[in-house]
Amino acid sequence: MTATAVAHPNIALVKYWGKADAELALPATGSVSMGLDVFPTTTSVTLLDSQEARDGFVLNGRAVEDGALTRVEQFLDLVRQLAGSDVRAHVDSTNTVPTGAGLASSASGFAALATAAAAAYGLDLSMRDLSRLARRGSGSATRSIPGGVAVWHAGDDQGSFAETVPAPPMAMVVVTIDDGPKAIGSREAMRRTIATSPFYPAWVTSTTETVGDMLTACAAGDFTRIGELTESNALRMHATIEGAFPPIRYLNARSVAVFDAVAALRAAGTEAYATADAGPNVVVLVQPQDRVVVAAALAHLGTVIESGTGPAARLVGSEGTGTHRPVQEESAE
Ligand code: 2P0
Repeated sequence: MTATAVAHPNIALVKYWGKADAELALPATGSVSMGLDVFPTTTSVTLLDSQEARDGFVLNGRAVEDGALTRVEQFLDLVRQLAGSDVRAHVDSTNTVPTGAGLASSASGFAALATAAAAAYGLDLSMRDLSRLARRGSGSATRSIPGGVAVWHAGDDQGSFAETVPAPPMAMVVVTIDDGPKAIGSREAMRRTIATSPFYPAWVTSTTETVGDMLTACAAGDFTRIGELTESNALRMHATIEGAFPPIRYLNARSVAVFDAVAALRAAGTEAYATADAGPNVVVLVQPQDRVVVAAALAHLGTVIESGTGPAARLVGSEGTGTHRPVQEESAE
């Protein structure tokens, strides 16, 4: 039995930074994201016939045997628990996101793995339950299940899932400054921020408020307000992280130059708003009609890639012995 799924990354407009419960992967606050239609991850999960002792994991054509394999095995253990199975699996994943560059490779990765693994093990999960499952792999993956503009609710295990919300048409320009692995992973950086940044309690209070404001702005189709909240929330997250001890700083001089260029575009009359995740790369939120001109204006600052709003994670193939399931086609609309 093999099931194959495709998922896309998402970029948070209101960030997730900090867990309330690490075991259940419950976030300290809600968050809101826009799914991208670039950088898809395609993942196949094949159930193994024999009683293999371990799962197998091939990423971009190379066998993985370190902590990344353990993380995949632990995730598959959850799926096996839900399915009442003890059969091991082989996972083959092709990731087109620059891995570890702060561009949410774990979001598309675990969203695709959750979708493929659930199908391979014969689970028939709703989109809500699939996003709850993806959450256990990586927090941001929760939001890559529904696609479009999505809110990931804070809450308990049942209540913490992501769903698409109404929003105006939007696009993004990804400005890649550095596609190497980041100095410190977001998981460790979140822990250090919570343990040592004096700004963390204010981050939780203000972000909870911003999620509500963002959903109101999205429902009203108020792009200006969405953009202002997006840029503000990103800078608040980075300020909170920089307040950790020892400090963590993800933005470099070239990242700041993109924020400056975006402010200059706004001053000249083009609406654009910058955000950045756990790395130096900057993502610029624009209206669809401005994506070409903004990409051109920022091209001297890094490698630019335009993206529209992406689709939900979807199953693209399911074959072999066991439960035969039709290919499921879903979209963000
Ligand atoms: C986000 N990030 O909302 C935030 C903004 C990075 C900066 O979610 O520990 O890899 O697996 O739950 O999902 C990156 O964190 O962390 C992230 P885990 P994840 O997109």
